[in-house]
Amino acid sequence: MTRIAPAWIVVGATSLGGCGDVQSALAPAGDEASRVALLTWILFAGAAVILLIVGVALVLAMMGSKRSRRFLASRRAIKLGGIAFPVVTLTILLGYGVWLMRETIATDRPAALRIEVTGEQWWWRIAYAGDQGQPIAEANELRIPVGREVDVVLRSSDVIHSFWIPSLGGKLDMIPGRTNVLRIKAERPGIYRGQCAEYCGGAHALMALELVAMSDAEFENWLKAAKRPAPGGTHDGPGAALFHSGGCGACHAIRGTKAAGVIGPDLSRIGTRRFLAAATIPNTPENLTRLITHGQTVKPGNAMPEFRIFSEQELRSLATYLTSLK
Ligand code: HEC
Ligand SMILES: [Cu+2]
Repeated sequence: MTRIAPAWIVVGATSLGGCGDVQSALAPAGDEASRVALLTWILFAGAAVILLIVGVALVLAMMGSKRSRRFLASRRAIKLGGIAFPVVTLTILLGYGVWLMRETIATDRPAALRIEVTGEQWWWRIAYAGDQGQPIAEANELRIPVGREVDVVLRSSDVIHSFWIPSLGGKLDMIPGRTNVLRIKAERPGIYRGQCAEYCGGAHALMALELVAMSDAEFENWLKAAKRPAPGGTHDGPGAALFHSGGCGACHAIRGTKAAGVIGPDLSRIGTRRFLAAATIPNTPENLTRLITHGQTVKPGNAMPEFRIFSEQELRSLATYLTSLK
């Protein structure tokens, strides 16, 4: 009996582990992603057929009859199989691909909802438009209504990043000094995971994000809450005092308080988010504490210094305050 090498089990398990549908181009939940998935399957099937033909030609070249071997070695076979076939196939595929993806980058017909997403090392700055067009800051979690077209306005404030939510569409680069617009539409409610798709330095692999697609009514409620001048929360407790005296406000903003820093993610509604540090760890009071004291272990290289100045009790108050911000 042959034994399966442990290495193969690891390879098999990790590649199958990628088959979940929270972050998969093969589990489309929007028009554009469906077109990408269709193109993927066509290319996969085409490549399989070509591989089969090449395999048969290889076997014939090695063990075939004299006649078939002579044909395969002829100039005619090389011109046909080596030049004509690839040129024709690739030209057809290119034309089909361009035609299929024609609507991907539509900027001449702006969508009613525009959300600005700016790449930062290593998190996502997000801004919705307020009633007077003023930016409503959020971070690391995108919320959109189902069935409505949304323009995601992509920029970068440092290096090149790339915005990619495989279930909703292709990826689009975020380039310093440039504005790229990606049109997305979620066909069904759900939570879709995305990932920075362009290497952007140390913590690139931990620069993920979540997109929550909600019903129209739920989204409108969420946006209304986001637009309030100050978030709900216990702003007069010990946690709030520690937040301000600890210097957190130098980098973070909480609307309606004196904390107005813009270096790190806006924390006005951190209590509503599912994850911390760009979808790196679930948002729980324990993880909030861990991020404050051991952030460089949680997300090595990230731009927030570790704070070991608080007692256990103080950390609990801080976490309680942050969790209350909704
Ligand atoms: C020098 C600037 C700086 C200071 C000071 C700072 N932070 Fe941060 N903080 C950051 C940056 C940058 C990030 C984003 C890290 C990442 O994900 O790459 C962050 C992330 C966070 C997050 C996660 C936000 C999210 O959207 O996931 C929390 C919570 C947080 N900080 C709390 C605090 C608290 C509490 C303090 C004070 C004890 C503090 N920070 C002080 C820069 C700072
Ligand atoms: Cu990146």
